[in-house]
Amino acid sequence: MPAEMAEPRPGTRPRVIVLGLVAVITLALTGGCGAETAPSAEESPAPPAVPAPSSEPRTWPEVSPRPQQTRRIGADLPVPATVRVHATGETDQPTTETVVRVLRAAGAHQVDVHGVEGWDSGDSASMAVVLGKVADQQVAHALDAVGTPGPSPLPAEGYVLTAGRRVDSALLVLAGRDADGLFHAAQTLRQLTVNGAVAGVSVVDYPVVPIRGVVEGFYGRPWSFEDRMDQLAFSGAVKMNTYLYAPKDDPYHREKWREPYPPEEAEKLGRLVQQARANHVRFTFAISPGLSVCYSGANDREALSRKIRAVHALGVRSFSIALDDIYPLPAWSCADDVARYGVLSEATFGQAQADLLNTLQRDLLPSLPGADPLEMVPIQYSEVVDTPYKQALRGRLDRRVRVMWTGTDVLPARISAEDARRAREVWGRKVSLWDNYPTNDFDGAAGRLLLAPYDNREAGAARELAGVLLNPMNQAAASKLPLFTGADFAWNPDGYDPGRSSAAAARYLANGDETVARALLVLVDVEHLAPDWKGDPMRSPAPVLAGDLDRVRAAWAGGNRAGAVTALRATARRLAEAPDVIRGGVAERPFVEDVEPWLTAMTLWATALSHACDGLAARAEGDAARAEAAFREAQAHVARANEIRTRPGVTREPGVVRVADRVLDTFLSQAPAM
Ligand code: LTM
Repeated sequence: MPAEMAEPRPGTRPRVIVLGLVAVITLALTGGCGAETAPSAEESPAPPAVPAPSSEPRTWPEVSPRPQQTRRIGADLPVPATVRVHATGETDQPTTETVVRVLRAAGAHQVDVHGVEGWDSGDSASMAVVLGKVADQQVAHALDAVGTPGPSPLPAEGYVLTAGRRVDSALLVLAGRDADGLFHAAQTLRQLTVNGAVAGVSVVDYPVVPIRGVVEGFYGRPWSFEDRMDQLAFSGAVKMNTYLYAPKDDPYHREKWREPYPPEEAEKLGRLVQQARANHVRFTFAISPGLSVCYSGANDREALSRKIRAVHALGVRSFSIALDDIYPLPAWSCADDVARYGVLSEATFGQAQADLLNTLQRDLLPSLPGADPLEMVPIQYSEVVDTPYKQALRGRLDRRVRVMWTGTDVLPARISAEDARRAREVWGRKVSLWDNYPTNDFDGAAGRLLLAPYDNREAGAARELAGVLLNPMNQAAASKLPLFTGADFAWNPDGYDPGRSSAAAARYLANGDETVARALLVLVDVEHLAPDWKGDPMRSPAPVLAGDLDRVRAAWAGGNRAGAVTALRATARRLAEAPDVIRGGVAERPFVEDVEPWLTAMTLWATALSHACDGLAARAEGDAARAEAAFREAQAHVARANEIRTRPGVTREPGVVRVADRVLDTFLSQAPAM
């Protein structure tokens, strides 16, 4: 078991482990992105000129999201019993804690945390770890000492991590462009520390998309408080920096938007904000007043302001007004709007929305310390044709207000750079993508998990976007598999490889256990089909299994019946074994609970396949009666599998659980005639 596996899962609140001499450590949890200025695509400096990725084979542990540049600079550094951490005063507690936890998990018995001074005073048996911002002089000296001066300028959230030697003692430098970058460096260190040693590499890294994260924006049962706490820790681990809170079925978000949260709900929101901050995630609170708001009425403007002020008091610094899903245009809801805007039209509706948003941006937000610019979801959010509505918003909406867009369809099969460029044009600013993948809250997704890796979004599109946020499934823990890959894409779209990322996601959930990771990839494969509204596939159904079964068919048709049966037996076994390996091997119990109906169904499908295999074997031996009996058994198991339904209340659209449909069902219906 690699050393990193001994670490507590992200999400469990880390213990504060500060031993020996303690110097200056910033303990306040204020160093996260909540405390930094909002990421802005337009403001980000150009990426630094980093050397091209080397063609040498990778000899270090895989890191996700994939760093922009990694190169080997020396031998791995074994973590000794005693390590000195030298942190600048700007280093925040979650970052220091992460580093200390990684070192202890790697075998250090004593980790002393000091101020940054004295980092260069160690002996040959020791290891020093320097933490701070690239701009800090001591940190810059430490980088020089290991021969990797920090590139300049590093984009926001960028970092340098170097594991080298100074004279003959081990020196590890984690240098962030800002507090977020330093935290990201600690997440990279966690992955580079395996089997008691830190890989001897230098990493220069930064994100391409400024706003990266999750939008809890689906219909159906909202995630629980525990789900969200866990997701926020997960987001920190995969370098997502934003969590947009917009669950359609939270009544205080949409139906009853004017009403305040009851005290116990408000208290939980406050704790989520703290958790977000500790994980360097910006918690954006969305309010969705479009079903009933009076745009120009003083009462509703005050109601909105009151709600925003209330969540600001809970620590929220980022706000969104979600005006989606009120199309076609609803009638004006009040006489004030009729009097002010006259006849309802796309143009007047756009004006009314822009006026309301501008009032919030210009009059309310300046009175709220630390508030980011406002964000909004327009009523036309899913295409790039210019319309009177968009013209009105483009011409009138304050330039600072961020706009969200779902791609050229609500469920886009692909997103090109050209689509994103057009979106920027029609909205008059870079937009953030609200990507409705892997959400499963619609009819076509009934009975499905959407586990395929994020894909079919061009790298060039990412560069045109201010943000990439993924709308997940009703099942929070199961969503981590595709979310992990979306985080990978948004960080480094050019280095993104969906298959590799999916495998890394499986290893993450498997805590590094390869057998469990392989079983998870079997599940990913049978839940690969991403449906459109009607349920038709936008992604290939069960591509690995389909390939295997095609080879079985080809062998059988080519006369190699024994070979076909052997291959089919192996395929059926792989399917049959995966559910128990997942149940026994994935430590995250919520994940196992989320996928349990699919595991149950998978076992029945695997048994059906195994009977079909018996049928083909009997036929190959010329025993028609035994073959027929086996095929009947197979069909009986198919019928039983088709009785497994999603758990009541969990998924917005309930239904029969789907497992490799269009692949397994097709093969099993064809097998008796083979
Ligand atoms: O996509 C947006 C902006 N709004 C809604 C989402 O809330 C919903 O989850 C998805 C998928 O059903 N469709 C929407 O239109």
